[in-house]
Amino acid sequence: MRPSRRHVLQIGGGFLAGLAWPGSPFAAEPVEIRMQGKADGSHVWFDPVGLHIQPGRTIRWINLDPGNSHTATAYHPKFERPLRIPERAEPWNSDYLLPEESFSVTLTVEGVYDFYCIPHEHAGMVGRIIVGNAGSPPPDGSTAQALPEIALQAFPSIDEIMRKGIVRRT
Ligand SMILES: [Cu+2]
Repeated sequence: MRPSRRHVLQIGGGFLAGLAWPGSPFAAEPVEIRMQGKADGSHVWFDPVGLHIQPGRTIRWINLDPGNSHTATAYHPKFERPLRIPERAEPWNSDYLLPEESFSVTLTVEGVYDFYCIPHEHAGMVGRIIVGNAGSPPPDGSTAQALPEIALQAFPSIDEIMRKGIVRRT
């Protein structure tokens, strides 16, 4: 008997299946965020760029861009950037990931987390994760440490993330 199409899709879309059905066996799997880039380096991005997860879920960034190193770094004064994660949350910095390398963080504090890639923040390589309830949105950083406009434009809105659960960028 051939496996049903539904079965195949569930295996192929592991992390999506886990998101859609929290009680499924995939629920404990890390949620993957891919670091992507065009071969000529003209465009780099996180995919998905926006995610809604439940507290306690693990996020795993993996560099699938053969031509570049990337980081996944929380917006936090520890890294001399504005605070754009919940105050009680631990900041993280993956450091430079070579192609095929990955880095994981488990997020337990509810709220909005904005993160960026150190060498590509100025190319708009940023992302947003909402854990549980969004609470108050991150400040817009209208200070001397303000984010580059291209980065601010790249964040999906909290509304869009809460509505879709996952916001893709290709
Ligand atoms: Cu990057």
